[in-house]
Amino acid sequence: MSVRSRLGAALDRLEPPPRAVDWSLLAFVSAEVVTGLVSFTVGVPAGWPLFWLHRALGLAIVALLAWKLARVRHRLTDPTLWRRSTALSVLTLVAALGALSTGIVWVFGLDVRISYWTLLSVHVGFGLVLLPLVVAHASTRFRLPRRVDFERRRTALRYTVLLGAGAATYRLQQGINDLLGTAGSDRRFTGSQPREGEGNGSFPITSWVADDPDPIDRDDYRLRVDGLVSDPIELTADELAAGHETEALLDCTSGWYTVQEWGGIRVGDLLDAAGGTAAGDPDRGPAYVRFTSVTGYRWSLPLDEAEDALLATHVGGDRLSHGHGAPARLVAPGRRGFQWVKWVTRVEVRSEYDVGQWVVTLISGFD
Ligand SMILES: Nc1nc2c(c(=O)[nH]1)N[C@H]1C(S)=C(S)[C@@H](COP(=O)(O)O)O[C@H]1N2
Ligand SMILES: [Mo]
Repeated sequence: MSVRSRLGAALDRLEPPPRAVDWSLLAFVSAEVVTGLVSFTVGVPAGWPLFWLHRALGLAIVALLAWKLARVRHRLTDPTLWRRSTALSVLTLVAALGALSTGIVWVFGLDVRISYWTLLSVHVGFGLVLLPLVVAHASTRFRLPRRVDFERRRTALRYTVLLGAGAATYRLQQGINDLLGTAGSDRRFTGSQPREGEGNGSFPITSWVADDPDPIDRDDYRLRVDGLVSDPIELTADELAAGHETEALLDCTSGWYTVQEWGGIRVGDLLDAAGGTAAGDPDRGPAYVRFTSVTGYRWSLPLDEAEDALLATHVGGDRLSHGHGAPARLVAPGRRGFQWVKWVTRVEVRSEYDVGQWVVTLISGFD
């Protein structure tokens, strides 16, 4: 047998039965949405396996989709076979190709900006549209899987090879990107690309959806420190600039990161200035610190972590610009950028976790 036919035979053996391909596509797309969304909350290197899983699953979907298309192609190309559900199938295919191509192009360091959307944001958009489409498509087309479709040993082997090949392909791409020195070569484990330089002008202003307040007048600005503290206080902008410096990495989920020297006040010192945390109820003591923006945008950190975070007034030695959150913004090392609340006007010690923050960050700024 020639090398080519041998490879062909190996590929044939790898191909799962049709129903298994269909159901795997549904499962893999669901897993992509979950790993993709959860990865947005991961900012520390220990979380790397999640990003690798996302990449391996994505490349496995390429193989599954190729098998599927080879099988159903005639249903698209032969007009006598068109049904009402064909439109849905085509739409699903378009979303799948959109998600895969933006993901792959992004990995190679290309970034086409569509207003303030990066290619990565477009990828996320395709992914979020794709899932309901696949579910709808499955309900018109898919047949219930049978046990023979997932015969145990072969199935385990197939999927191990598929995911392994996906991860290996990603690794190979890293080598190619390094060789070519493309923008894809110095990405972080999160996939984010660097923005070099110091200070306000050196990294993008990124606000989530509609969060875009008017500049805050320094003379009118007050920061409230309250909740479970002994002596709630209000500080002016000048009182905040308390010379603590820290180098920290801001990694935005739209795909860039920057390392900056941030100056401001340690949150632990801020809480001390308010008399320290107060006991509260015996079993509902201080546990979280919530940072709220003038826009309502907010995020909470566990108390221990919050104490070491910074309420920054400066970046790269300069006063923060309005776009970057003046007079004060949260600097939360190890957290993704969306948690670094800008234009902070209230720091509140609380006993409860704030579930509402997940919704508020998406809709704040809409009137
Ligand atoms: N109030 C408020 N804070 C915010 C945001 C926002 O939209 N509103 N965007 C967040 C996001 S998504 C990121 S990545 C960082 C970006 O900070 P920068 O604009 O200074 O680069 O701010 C975060 N803080
Ligand atoms: Mo972000």
